[in-house]
Amino acid sequence: MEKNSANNQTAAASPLVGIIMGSKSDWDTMSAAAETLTQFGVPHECRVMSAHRSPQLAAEFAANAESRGLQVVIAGAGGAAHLAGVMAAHTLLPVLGVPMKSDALKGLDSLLSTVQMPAGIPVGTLAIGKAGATNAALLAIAIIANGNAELREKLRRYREQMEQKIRATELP
Ligand code: RP5
Repeated sequence: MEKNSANNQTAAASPLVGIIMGSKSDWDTMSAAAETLTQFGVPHECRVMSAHRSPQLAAEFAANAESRGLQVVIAGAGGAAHLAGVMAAHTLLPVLGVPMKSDALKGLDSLLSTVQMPAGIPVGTLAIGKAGATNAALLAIAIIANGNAELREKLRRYREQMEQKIRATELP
């Protein structure tokens, strides 16, 4: 994974998943998606772009995502969170939206503005905050695993390990 701090981005050589976010302030949450993809060995890139502050950059990224080899886009944004919707408007790739936990409304604003897409342009919206970022990565993995037996096996093992932990849980 290479880091280019001048452009606020990190990228694997041939990323399959694009993790984008509206602001650097979203990274604390969205890094959970990146960590999960790293754990599964899925190449990805992480970039900052905004539906409102850099609309052309966002539109260009979405329009070129498929030809660049991406299979899934994960978009995190907060407040009037339109980034995932803008992505979905410009690409046929599956777009997974992660609503940030905002200061003003604790993420309810982000959730509603991400999830309430008009019929015809879907965004798969996950939970508010880090749980949503982790699950967006797991869902991206499940999508890619449809055509990747090795990744599917990793996902199966991940679930099995979670279950084993629960079964082994002892209360004081
Ligand atoms: C959104 O505005 C970003 O996704 C972020 O969650 C929110 C606040 O951004 P900053 O003011 O912290 O840059 O576009």
